[in-house]
Amino acid sequence: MGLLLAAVLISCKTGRQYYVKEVVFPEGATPEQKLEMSTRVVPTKGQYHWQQLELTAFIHFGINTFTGREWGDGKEDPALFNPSELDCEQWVKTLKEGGFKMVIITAKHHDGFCLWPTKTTKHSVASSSWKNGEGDVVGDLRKACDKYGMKFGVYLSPWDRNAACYGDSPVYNRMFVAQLKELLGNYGQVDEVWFDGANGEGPNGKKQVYDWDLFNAVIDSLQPNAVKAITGNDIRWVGNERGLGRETEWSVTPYWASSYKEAAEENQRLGLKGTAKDLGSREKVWAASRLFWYPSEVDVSIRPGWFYHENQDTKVRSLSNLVNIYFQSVGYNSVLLLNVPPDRRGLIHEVDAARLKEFGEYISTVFADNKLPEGERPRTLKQGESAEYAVRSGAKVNVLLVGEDILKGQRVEEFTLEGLVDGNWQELAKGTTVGYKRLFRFPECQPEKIRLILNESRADMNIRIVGAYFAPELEMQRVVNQSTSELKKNWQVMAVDSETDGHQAKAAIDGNATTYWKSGNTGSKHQLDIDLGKSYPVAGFTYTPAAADEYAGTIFLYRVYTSQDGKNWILCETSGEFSNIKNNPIPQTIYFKTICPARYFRLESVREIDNRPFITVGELDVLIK
Ligand code: FUL
Repeated sequence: MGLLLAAVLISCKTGRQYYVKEVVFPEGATPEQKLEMSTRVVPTKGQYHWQQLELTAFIHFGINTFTGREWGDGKEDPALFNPSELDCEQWVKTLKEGGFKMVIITAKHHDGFCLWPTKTTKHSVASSSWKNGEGDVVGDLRKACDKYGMKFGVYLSPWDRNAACYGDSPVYNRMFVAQLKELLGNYGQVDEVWFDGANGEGPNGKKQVYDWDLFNAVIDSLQPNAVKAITGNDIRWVGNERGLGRETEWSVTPYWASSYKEAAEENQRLGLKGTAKDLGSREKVWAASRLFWYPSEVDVSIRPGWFYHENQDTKVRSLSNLVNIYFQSVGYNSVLLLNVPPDRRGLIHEVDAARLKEFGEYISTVFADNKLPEGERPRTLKQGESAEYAVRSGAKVNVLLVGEDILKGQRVEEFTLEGLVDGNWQELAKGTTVGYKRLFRFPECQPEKIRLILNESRADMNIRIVGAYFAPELEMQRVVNQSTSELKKNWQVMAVDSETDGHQAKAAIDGNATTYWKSGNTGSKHQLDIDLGKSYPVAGFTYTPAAADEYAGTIFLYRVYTSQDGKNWILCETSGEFSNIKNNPIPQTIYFKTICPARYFRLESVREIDNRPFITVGELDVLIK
């Protein structure tokens, strides 16, 4: 069999061959051979270390912090960047208290503003008012990470809305390489390099062809231990920004990272995309020509937006929400990447800091105490076999953990966890994949023993750990009363171009975001005109996308108008873009530069997120001062 392998490792003990990060199937490999080989794909050292971190943090900080936007357009004045009390040590200490092991900073977001004094552009901290242009946020963070023993990563946006050469592919690629070299060559060890996949330029926008092979070679030469995330081929985006992993999560997958030239064609052939539910079933393995160790990372923000906005100080996730996210990310064989955006002072806000402290204490307390004295002894199970563990006498449990030794591959397809309660075996949890870590919660009980039954596995299961814990119940998040405001009762839809499937336009202003307006398919633009009943000082509006049908119909580019008489309409000055709405479909609040007195309000769609011919509106709120 003429095997083409990226790297093969032979275990001294067993003589077994492992395929590090990737395996290419030999011509004519049978489904059985493919499946067997899939069980021997293992992570690189860098991927393994990364997986063990479990909790990593994002810092979104930059020009958007000072403009209130989520995606800057690159035209911002760098002088706007002026944090009054920037303190990277406060960030690192706060994150450490929360249990986080790495921090990744947006060294450059899509607006092109660089947080370090780069030689590649004037659009950086060097042209800002902060420290008279003498500051270096990346350098400060690096020092703070060294001081507190925190790993350090960089987010460098390939999409750059400021660089004049963006779209002139070879020229911009050279600039990007120069930026990478500065970041990876001058700031000590970098553990993760994060390349976002976002590119919101329209059909007439500039098309940049990135030289990923070159970028990867630069990273590998300067930071051989760093993992490359998202567009990079070491760490895979989980597919949403809601903090939700997959219950069935294969780190071994035929899904190609988009930095491979073959990615688009191969993924299409295999019917795979990053948001798909199934990225690793037997069927997918059988159809594949190669497999990758490409584990999932769950990125989500502690607030609705990725950047700090003062009006979100009351919307910081609750402890129970963060704990749910933990169970649905780390507990679903993923690493959590939680974003905590510093405010305009350059500090992690008190509310976020307090929440992180609670979270860190909760998680470390729960998992400090494994009630299975033998739970961390490695064991091997064959399909159909089971393993029993004694529970410390009298211990109450409501959380179970199972982990495979992924240095020997990921193999489990179905298993059951049972507890011996009052002399009877009861099912406590049932799962599909395990991988590095799988967690379950269930009503508390006091079992004498826990039994792991291996129902279905691609090869012998190498148990790394089985754990039983007790997690104190948390108060449910208070449900915010979303009843229709008194004012809204007087609003009326004036004119609407069309309605479909019974989703009438009036549902867009009924105070209920689960009902929605769906326009017809005609025309490229759609608009919704509202009569507010009388003239008000209008300060802005909120557009809430409709969650139905995976947010189909969500508006990406828009215009809004106001009018006093319903005939003469004035275009309001806005960015015209619901930035990042496709990945993060949260309500979008837009404030106008000046208050507009108006009785009538018009929202016009210019482009739907995927260029669909219709739009949907979950809810539209006009903000009155
Ligand atoms: C997205 C970006 O467009 C957001 O602004 C944010 O940086 C997030 C982590 O990735 O795709």
